[in-house]
Amino acid sequence: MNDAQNAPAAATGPVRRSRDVPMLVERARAGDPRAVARLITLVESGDEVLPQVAAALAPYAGHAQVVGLTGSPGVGKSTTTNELVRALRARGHRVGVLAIDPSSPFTGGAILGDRVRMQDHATDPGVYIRSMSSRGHLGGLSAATPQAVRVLEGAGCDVVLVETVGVGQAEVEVASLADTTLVLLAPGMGDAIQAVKAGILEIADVFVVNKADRDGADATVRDIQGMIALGERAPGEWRPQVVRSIAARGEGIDDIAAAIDKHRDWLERHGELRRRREARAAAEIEAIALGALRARIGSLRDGTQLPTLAAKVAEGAIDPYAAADELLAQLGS
Ligand SMILES: Nc1nc2c(ncn2[C@@H]2O[C@H](COP(=O)(O)OP(=O)(O)OP(=O)(O)O)[C@@H](O)[C@H]2O)c(=O)[nH]1
Ligand SMILES: [Mg+2]
Repeated sequence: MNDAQNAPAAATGPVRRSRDVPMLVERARAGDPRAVARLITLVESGDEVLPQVAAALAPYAGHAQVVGLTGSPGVGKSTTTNELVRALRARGHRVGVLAIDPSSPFTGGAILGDRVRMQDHATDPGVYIRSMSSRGHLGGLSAATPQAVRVLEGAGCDVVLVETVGVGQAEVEVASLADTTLVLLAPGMGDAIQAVKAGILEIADVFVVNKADRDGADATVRDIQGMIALGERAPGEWRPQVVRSIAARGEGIDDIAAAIDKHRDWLERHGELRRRREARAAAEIEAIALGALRARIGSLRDGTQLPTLAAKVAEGAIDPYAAADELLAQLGS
C-alpha cells in the first residue's frame, strides 16, 4: 500500500469520480485507498458498472477471512473492532473494516461515532475503514456488502471485519456473510434473553461478554453458557465459545482473537469454510437474480404484457396464478 501512497498525486486525482473499472481495480490492487473507496462507493450505490466491478474482482475472491461482529446498540462493537484491528496489525495482517449502519442513509451520528472510535488507525496504510448504509438496499446487507468485502479482498486485506448493529434481520445477514460471527453482549442489558428470542444463539460462533468491568458479567457468562449447554450438537460440531472483554481498556482482545483462530481451524478441518462460502455465494446469486427479475417485471409494467394479463384477471378470464406463470414464461423467452 505504500507504493500507491507515494504515487504522484496528479495520477490519483481523477479516481474520485472515475468509472474506469480496470484502472480502479488496478489501483486498488496496488493499495491506493482512494481507488478502494471509489470502488466501494460504486458498489454501494448500485452503479451500472457494478457487474464490471464484480467481474474484475472475481479472481481475488476468497482470500480474506471475514469476521462479523454484531450486538445491541452501544454494546461495544466499534471499540472491540478497533482493538481487534490493533491486534491483527500487530500480526502483520492487512485489515478492512466495514461498519454497516442500518438506520442512517449515507451519513449520520452512528457513523461519525464509529469514525471517531476507529481513528487510531486512520493513518495506517494497512487498514481500510468504511461505513456503509444498508438502508435503501433491497435485501439490506446482502445486496452490497459481499461486493464491498470483495473490494477489500482485492485490495489485499487478509481479514475483513464487518460490524453491524443487531437489529431485525441484520445479524442473521451478517452471519451468512461471515466465516466467523461474534455476538457481543453486555452485562445487565437482558441481552442473554434477547439473544434467545432473536435466534442469535444459532448464529453466534463466539459470544463476547464485553463491559466485563460492570456488575453482572459473571451472571451473563453463566446465562449464555447455560443456553449453549442446552443446545443439541452433533459430535464434532462447533460449540460456541464465550469470552469476556473490557474493550474500552483493550482487555480480553487476545482471547477474542484466539477464539476466532480456533473457530477458523475448526471451519477448515470440517470443510465448513467452503460450505459457508458456497452458501454465501448462493445467497448472493439469488439476490442478484431476484433483483434482475424484479427489474424486468417492473419494466413489464411499461409494456403491454402485464396490462394485458391484468385486464384478463380483472374480468375473470384467467386466475392470477395462471397469469403469473404466463408472465414468468414471457420473461424467460
Ligand atoms: N465500561 C465499559 N464501557 C465500554 C466498554 N467497551 C466499550 N465501552 C463504551 O461503550 C460505548 C459504546 O461503545 P461502541 O464501541 O461505540 O459500541 P457499538 O456497539 O459500536 O455502538 P453502536 O455502533 O452505536 O451500536 C462507548 O462509550 C465505549 O467507550 C467496556 O468494556 N467497558
Ligand atoms: Mg459502532
